[in-house]
Amino acid sequence: MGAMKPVPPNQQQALVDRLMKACGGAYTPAQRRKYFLSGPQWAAAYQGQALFHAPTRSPVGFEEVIRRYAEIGIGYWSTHDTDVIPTEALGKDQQWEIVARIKKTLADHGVQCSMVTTETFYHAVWAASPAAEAPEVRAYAAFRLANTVRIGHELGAQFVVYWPGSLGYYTQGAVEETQTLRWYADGINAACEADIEAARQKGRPTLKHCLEAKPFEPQAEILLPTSDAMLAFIHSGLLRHPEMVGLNPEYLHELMWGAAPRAALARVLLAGKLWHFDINDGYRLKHDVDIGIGLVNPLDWLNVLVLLRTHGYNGPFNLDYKPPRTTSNYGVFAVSFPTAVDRFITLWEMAGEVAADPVIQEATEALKAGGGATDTTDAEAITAANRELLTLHELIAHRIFQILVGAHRGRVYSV
Ligand code: 3MF
Ligand code: MG
Ligand code: MG
Repeated sequence: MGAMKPVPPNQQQALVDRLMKACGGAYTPAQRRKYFLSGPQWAAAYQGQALFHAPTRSPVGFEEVIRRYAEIGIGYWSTHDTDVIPTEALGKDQQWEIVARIKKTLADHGVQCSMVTTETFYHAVWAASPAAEAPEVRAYAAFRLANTVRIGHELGAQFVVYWPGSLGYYTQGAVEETQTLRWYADGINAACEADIEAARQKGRPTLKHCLEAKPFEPQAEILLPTSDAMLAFIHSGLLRHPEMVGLNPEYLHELMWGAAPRAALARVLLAGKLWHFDINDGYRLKHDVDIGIGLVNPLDWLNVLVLLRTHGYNGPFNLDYKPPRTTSNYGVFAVSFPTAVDRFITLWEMAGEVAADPVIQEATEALKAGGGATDTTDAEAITAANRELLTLHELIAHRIFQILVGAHRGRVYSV
């Protein structure tokens, strides 16, 4: 093929559409709707800006986001309070007018609101965190959390998420950690109590309150940096309703600090607190790059989904990633979201194949059966009895790779 001629701007969307078709393997909107996938308002509306980056896309309102999610087949929508309501309108009549418009847009397009979350990181009022020393900041945080809970009930949400964001500091010594965590617990307690009251008034079940940890950003030091820290916080005795509080782990947030995401999720599962899950991808020990699921670590993702499938996880998969800033407004809905959803579904299906694979099953059973050494005080005999069996660890890893690339179905490459 010779060098391609420049592609004029008015032909570029058609090119993207043609190459998307050529990719093939897309699921239908009806197939996509079978999964508990939620699209965040903020993910679609993200304009590509960052500390060192100007925006590359124009703003998008909730009407368009919800309409586009419906077309793609994303059945659920999630939002921060301030993604859709100006800060000055929070708790006022204007808020409820906007909420009524959201409700109508969701109903018109057959999309449900699954989750609402309070922005406690962006506005200048949170400079010293939502659990700041000044009591009026904490009273304002309590108002915001209770207000979000009421919005959630009005929109029919089942989940409310808290990423504490600025709960931490840049320089040590000014903030007393134990006091700050007590104050943070007061905020969660206020949210749970507002929920109990709102649920009673509306005749609805209470919401599931999910904490989300992130190890770095936006503070230099974070007081609850990991899901494990948050599990300990839930059981610290500071929460008045620990049974109402669980976790929303995020795949990349665990990877960022160097965890094995699958092991981090396993610990949350064992605690019975895996209620909500933010899905995306990225790199260890880097900032929060929020790449779409499966584009960096597909093998790790496959393993994560095997764990979740085999443990009956049935909560939402929240598409908390950021379409890259090289993607256009058109591309956000034509390429970014449908391909992210389809990679998730493909990996989920593969996870089912891994779980049912006869080779993996037999290898796993053999490992559990052991080599039959009878003297359990004899280390040498036990080692010898298991020596050949343990090669199956590597064989299982190879088999999972084969399933990832389709080699188990006969896919081969010529040399
Ligand atoms: C930041 C995040 C957040 C949280 C959101 C939900 C903007 O890295 O992941 O997304 O998920 O605030 O509460
Ligand atoms: Mg998140
Ligand atoms: Mg994140």
